[in-house]
Amino acid sequence: SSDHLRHVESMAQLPSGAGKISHLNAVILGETLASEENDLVFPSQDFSRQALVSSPEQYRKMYERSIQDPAGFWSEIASQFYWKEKWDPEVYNENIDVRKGTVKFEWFKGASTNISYNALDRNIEAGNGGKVAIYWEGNEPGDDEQLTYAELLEKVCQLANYLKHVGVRKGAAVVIYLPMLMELLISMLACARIGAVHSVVFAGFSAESLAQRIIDCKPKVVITCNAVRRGPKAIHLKDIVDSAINESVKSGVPVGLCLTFENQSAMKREDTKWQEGRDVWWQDVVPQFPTKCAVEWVDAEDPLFLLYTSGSTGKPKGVLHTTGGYMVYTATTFKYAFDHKPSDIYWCTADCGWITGHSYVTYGPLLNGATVVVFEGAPNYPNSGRCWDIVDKYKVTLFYTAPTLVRSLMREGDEYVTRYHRKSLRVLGSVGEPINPSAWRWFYNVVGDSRCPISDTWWQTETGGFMITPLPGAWPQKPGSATFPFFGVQPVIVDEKGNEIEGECSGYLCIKKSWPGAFRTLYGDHERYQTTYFKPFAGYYFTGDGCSRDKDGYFWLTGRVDDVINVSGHRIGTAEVESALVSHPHCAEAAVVGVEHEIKGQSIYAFVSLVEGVSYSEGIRKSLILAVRNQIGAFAAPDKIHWAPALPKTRSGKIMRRILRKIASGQLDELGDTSTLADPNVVDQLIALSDC
Ligand code: 6R9
Repeated sequence: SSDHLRHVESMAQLPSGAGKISHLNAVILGETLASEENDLVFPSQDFSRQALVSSPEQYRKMYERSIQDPAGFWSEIASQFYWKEKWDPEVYNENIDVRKGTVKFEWFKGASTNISYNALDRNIEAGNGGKVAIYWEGNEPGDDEQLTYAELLEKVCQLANYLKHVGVRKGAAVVIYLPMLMELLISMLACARIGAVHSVVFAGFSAESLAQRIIDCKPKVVITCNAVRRGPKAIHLKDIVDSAINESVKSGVPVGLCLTFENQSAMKREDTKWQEGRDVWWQDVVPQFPTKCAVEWVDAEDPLFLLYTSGSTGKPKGVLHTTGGYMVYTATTFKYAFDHKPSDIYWCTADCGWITGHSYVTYGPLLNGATVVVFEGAPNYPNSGRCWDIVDKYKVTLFYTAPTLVRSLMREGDEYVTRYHRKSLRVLGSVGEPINPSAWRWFYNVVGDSRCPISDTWWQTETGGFMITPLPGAWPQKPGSATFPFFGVQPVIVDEKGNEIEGECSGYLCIKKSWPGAFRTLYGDHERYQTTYFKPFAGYYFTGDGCSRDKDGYFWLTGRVDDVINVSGHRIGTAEVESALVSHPHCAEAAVVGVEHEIKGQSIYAFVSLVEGVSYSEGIRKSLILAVRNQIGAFAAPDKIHWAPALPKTRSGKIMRRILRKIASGQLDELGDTSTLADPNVVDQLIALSDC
């Protein structure tokens, strides 16, 4: 219709839309899109008409306002939440420039609020107490439960009261090591209710990694469960926690209380190893506490949680998020990037052990009064159709996942998808790594029946919420591009010297001004915070990502430019894997690089030199991999161990990873200049050993 055409044309004007008409025709005629990267994919007219932001013009207006008047923009949004005390007239202050002194971001300073109150009580008071907050789907199909907002609040209050009873006070740390049970969200919200600082550790981390985090943040309580089933496997989490606590006791960090949820479908209490005096069954104590618990009002800048993440060097970093800005930011980004409406059913496949689970399973959705699906199991169990089975079962409208899952399901064939209806779906989302255009198209055409816009959300643990993301009703999309910045975000691309570059270009992605959801420090190490993020390009926050911008202004993230590897959307520092490898008594030296992987995005490739007198064998290979599994977790295990009699080093002893990356990916004709190596023969030796 001509109406449709006008609509489509108005979109095409932004970004500079001339020359796009052939693509428009393709969309209007329902033809399959050609496979060039620069195709525009438009939201349907019906979608845009009902969307919160329905045109590029509307986006532009809101975006410009957010940049010109951040204080006005964010304080208006913040006013939709409950604040016990309003902020000082000043909405925010920042110093992002290390050259001007200590880097510091503050939002809504002087205000007091509570995020748990805003997510639960506020929604209940608005009449939504009977609305389902959580649909929980167990590992086994047919095993499910649900909680309304009112029921969730009661459970949160009981745990909050228990935690207070055992002496957890405002500001105290609580470590949570739980799989995707409702109790994980309950634990986060209970901590927040009493002002305790939660640190969720992904339940795939090993005992040593858990111990390292416990030793760093010294929790009063560790919350866990006895075991979990994922797919056909049972994992005994309590055993892992036991060894982690033993380890931390040895380091002088005793943990007095381990609150353990009995996950009956995975393991009976009789079979669980138990330490009297320290271990307490959740079911024995928590239900006895009152279902009402007064809120602890906290300052907007009081810490909400710590989440450890990998960097390019050294130990994992404790990323610290505070309360007020994070609350406003996660709620707002969730609402706009998914075009959330009260009737939506939202499912994010991420685990709460990662930032995506914090911001977009728990806080962002619940702050919006959303209904959230929480899934305990594995997406390919009992078969590769499980996700769509769940989508149909709960009539999921917003589905948010990672490219690695999209690629692995794509490989299993369309039939697993098409045998389900999926008619409920409205918006799809992607996060964790760049989504390659072919996976994007499959997600769009097959999963979403060419009907659902895809929000490819670029962000990080550090940013708290989405930074560059489509608003699904506003923009024509380009498969593989995260499109444009969210409100209030000023991304810039800089060159090697830190000069901003304009227009069509590639370089390093930085952010120019503070935003409410930004992390405030690295726990206990503000110096490292400044050095890692604010010194590489003085005057900016450095993301660690490479990025290009096309002629239409779309942003294309190209992956990490530092020594961080992204395996299936999980961040892993090469230094952490190397340190696990060299802890093996037979390993003399190790160098780890990421190589492209069809499903996982990247996989871990390790070059290992053994100590004198030991020769390479299958047994040693296995035990090296085991060392990484034990120290970090199974998800960080190298796919390949490449035996290296020596590593290529410069004369000053620096390992030349550039060369190792080329060898690992088989690009032997692109080794470049090897003349600066202390011993250029090393390279030939390594190539000769490639297939061992
Ligand atoms: C949310 C999350 C952050 C790193 C980030 C980047 C990569 C995440 C992306 C993406 C391209 C996207 N990344 N989302 N790259 N497009 N939509 O994943 O946080 O675990 O801290 O990882 O992930 O490289 O720097 P985190």
